Amino acid sequence: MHTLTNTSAATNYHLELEERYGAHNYHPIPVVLKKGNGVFVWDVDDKKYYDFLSGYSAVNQGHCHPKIIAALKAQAESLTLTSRAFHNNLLGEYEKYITEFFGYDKVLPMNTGVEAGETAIKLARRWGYTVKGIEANKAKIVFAEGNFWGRTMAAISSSTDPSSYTNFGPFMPGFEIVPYNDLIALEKKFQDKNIAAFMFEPIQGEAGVVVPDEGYISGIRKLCSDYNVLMIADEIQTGLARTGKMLACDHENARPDILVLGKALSGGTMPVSAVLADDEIMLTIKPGEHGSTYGGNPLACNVAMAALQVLKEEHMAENAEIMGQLFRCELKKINSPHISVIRGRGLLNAIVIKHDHPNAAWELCMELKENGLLAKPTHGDKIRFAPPLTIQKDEITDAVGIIEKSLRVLD
Ligand code: PXG
Repeated sequence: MHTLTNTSAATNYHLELEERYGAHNYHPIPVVLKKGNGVFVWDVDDKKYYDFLSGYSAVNQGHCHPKIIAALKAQAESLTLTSRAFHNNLLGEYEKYITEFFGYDKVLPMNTGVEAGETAIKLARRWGYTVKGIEANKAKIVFAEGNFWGRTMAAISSSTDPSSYTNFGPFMPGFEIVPYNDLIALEKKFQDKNIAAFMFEPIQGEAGVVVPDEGYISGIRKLCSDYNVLMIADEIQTGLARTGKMLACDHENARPDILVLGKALSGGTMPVSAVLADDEIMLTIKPGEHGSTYGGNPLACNVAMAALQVLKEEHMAENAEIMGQLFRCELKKINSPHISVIRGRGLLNAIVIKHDHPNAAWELCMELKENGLLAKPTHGDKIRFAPPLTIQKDEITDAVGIIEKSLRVLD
């Protein structure tokens, strides 16, 4: 049961409904939100909060960005779905827009992030057999320890987190694990001729915003080229301006062979994901061999073009870079004995809590909520701070003030 202390009747009403009628596959912070605008959200009692999670980076552009909502509304009134049995008048426009935006030959549109990950793996296996010449059913995909890319059977088959995979076996074969941020181990793995691809996050989000050493991403690029292995960058959480560049791989000028995007591709309005690659890879999949009912629907296409346009027009990557530096700098100034690590890039940040009490990070998030800032712990002692990329200087200062004040609960 949820702890219902300190929650209003309106909040309790919604918590109890979810508890009674919903599957118990999440353990949220007990706040019930009903409205969002920019960096702020409001609960059912009209209390206002800073959103320092941004829907796990789906709301990079800020809640209900007017241009994205306008694109959504306008398209919703004319055509929302045709399926891919027929063409629609926005798919080609969108495909041109996004491939030119990121510099790839082709895009394959999907919906959720995990479907895009699945698509990338299917493409890599297909390429492995038909281009690289791997013997039938021998292809292997390498993943990094601590990876997170969703909840499907394939995604949990590559997971090293027991809470993701325990009692869900049997698992997908042909997946191998290397330590994250370890190019030597990766090169050792690549000796195997059956490796088709290495799929990784440029910064590991769910693992607790684990930032690799400088040179890791460009090192991956070099090893993948040297060993004829596809570099698959899962930029679902790090991409789309979150880390201070349009893509996190841009920090090291590394161009992945397969780029996987999701989350903020719709600015938090609907599930829109995409896989980008050049023809040699993308054209290995033929008609009828992959797809999805909603993939490439005109509503998603219109929303995604607006979502990308807004990121660029409003210089959100640049703002994320500047505000991220300010945020980490201000956090360091607090000099709290309860924070052992402050890390991140752009506006994808995390702190590690140092405390005797195992629930300290959760207690801090509850206190942050009381004081008007929403964040959620991950892996027990880590708290991610990832506000919308539209956040301004005075708001950063204000938010750090809330964090400083809230940390006193741990004294
Ligand atoms: N790749 C990365 C790097 C992610 O962070 C996914 C893929 C999967 O995206 P979808 O849209 O299929 O969830 C993610 C997802 C959750 C949850 O509730 C998911 C994420 C972060 C936090 C919670 O499953 N990231």
